[in-house]
Amino acid sequence: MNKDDFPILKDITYLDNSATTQKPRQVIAAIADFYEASNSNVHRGVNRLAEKATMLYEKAREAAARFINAETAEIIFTKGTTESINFLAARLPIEKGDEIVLSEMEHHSNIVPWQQVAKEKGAVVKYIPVKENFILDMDKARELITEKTKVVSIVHMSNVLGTINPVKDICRMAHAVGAVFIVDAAQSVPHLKTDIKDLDCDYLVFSGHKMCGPTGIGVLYGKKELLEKLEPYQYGGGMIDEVSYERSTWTEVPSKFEAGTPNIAGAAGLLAAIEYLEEIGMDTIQEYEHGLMTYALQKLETIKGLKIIGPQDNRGAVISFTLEGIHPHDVSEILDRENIMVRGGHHCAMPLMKKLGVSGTTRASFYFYNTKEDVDALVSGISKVQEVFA
Ligand code: C6P
Repeated sequence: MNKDDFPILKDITYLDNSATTQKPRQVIAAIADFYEASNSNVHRGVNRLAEKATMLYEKAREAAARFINAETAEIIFTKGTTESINFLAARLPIEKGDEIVLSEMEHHSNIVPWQQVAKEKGAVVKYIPVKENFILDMDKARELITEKTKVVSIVHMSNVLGTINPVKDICRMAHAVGAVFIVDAAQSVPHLKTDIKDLDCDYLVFSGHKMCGPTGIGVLYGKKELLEKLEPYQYGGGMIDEVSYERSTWTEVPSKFEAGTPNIAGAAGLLAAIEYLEEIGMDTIQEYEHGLMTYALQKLETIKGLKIIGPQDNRGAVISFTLEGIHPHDVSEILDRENIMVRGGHHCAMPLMKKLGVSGTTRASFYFYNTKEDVDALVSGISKVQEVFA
C-alpha cells in the first residue's frame, strides 16, 4: 500500500477518513483525463465523444456492481449516501401507522429523512437501543421489529463507535415480518469486503468520497425487482421513454432514477477508485486495518484520562475517545497544530451523543494508507494536548 500515491499526505497525519478519504494520483488523473479527452454528455448524443463518455460512465456502474457483487442494473448513481436514503424515504410505500425501525447509533442521514416521512405520513420511528458495551441490543431488536414494521434501516459500521453491526441477523428479522431492509454502508463498503447477495439486504447505500473517490457521487443499490416497483425520484431528461404535452413514460432501471446530466467526471473518478481498491484487495485492506486498529487501541488505552468510546471487538478502525477535562474541539485544534487531522464534535450523531452522555468525542479514523507511525504521532500529539491543559 503506497502512501506516495496520495500527494496530499506528504506532510500531514490524516486521521479523518470517516469524514472523507484522500485521493490517489490515479483518481485525480482519471478525473483530469475525462475532461481532457472524453468530456461529453452521456446517453444522449451519437457523436464519438458522447459514446466515449457513455462507455466510461457505464463502466463505472459495472465496477460498482462488481465491487458489492450486484447486477449492473441494480446500481443507481446518486450524490452519495444522504441522497440515496432521502430517495428511499421519499419513495418506499409508507402509510399511517406503519413503523420504521432504525438504531440509536445512526448518522443524521439515516434519521432525519425517516423522521420527516413519518411526520408527513403519520408513521412511527423506533430505535434499537445501543447497550453499555456499545453494541446493539438484539433482544430489543426482536421485540421492535413486528408486523407493523415496513422499513428497517441500519448502519453497517458506526461512524462514531466503530461498531460493526450484525446486519445479516437484523435483515433476517426484517424479512421475517415482510419489512424492507436497508444498509447504510457509508463506513463499511470502503473498509470491508461487501457482498450484497450474502447480506441479502434489499437496499444498500454508500458514498464514493469515503473510498478514495471524488465527492458528489455515491451509490444506491437495490434489488432489481424492488427498484422496478418504485416511482422515479426526480423527473427530467435521461429518465423518460416518451413525453407528450399530456403525459410521460419512463425508461427502465437504472436510468429511470437518474434524471438530468449525472456526475460523469465523478463516475470516472469512482471507477478509478474502485480499480485502485481492487488492485490492493479488500481482504488485504480489511486485515491491514484490523492490525492498525489493534495497535492504536493498545497505545491509546495506556493514556491516562483517555476513555475509548466504542466496543472491544467486532469493530472497524474508527476510534472515538474523550480526554478528561478537555473539550474535543480543543483536542482537534491542538492536534491540528501538530499536523494531525482528526474530527472533534458530535459526528452528525447528536442523539447518540446525548445517549452516551457526552457533548462530543474526538475521533481518529484510519484507512489503509495510515501506518503505525501515524498512530505514534497521534499518541504523542495527545500528550502535547494534555501538557497544554495541565
Ligand atoms: N459521515 C463523518 O464524518 P454523505 O455525507 O452523504 O457522503 O454520508 C453521510 C453518512 C451517512 N452514514 C454514515 C454512517 C456516515 O458516516 C455518513 C457521513 C461523515 O462521520 C460526515 S458527517
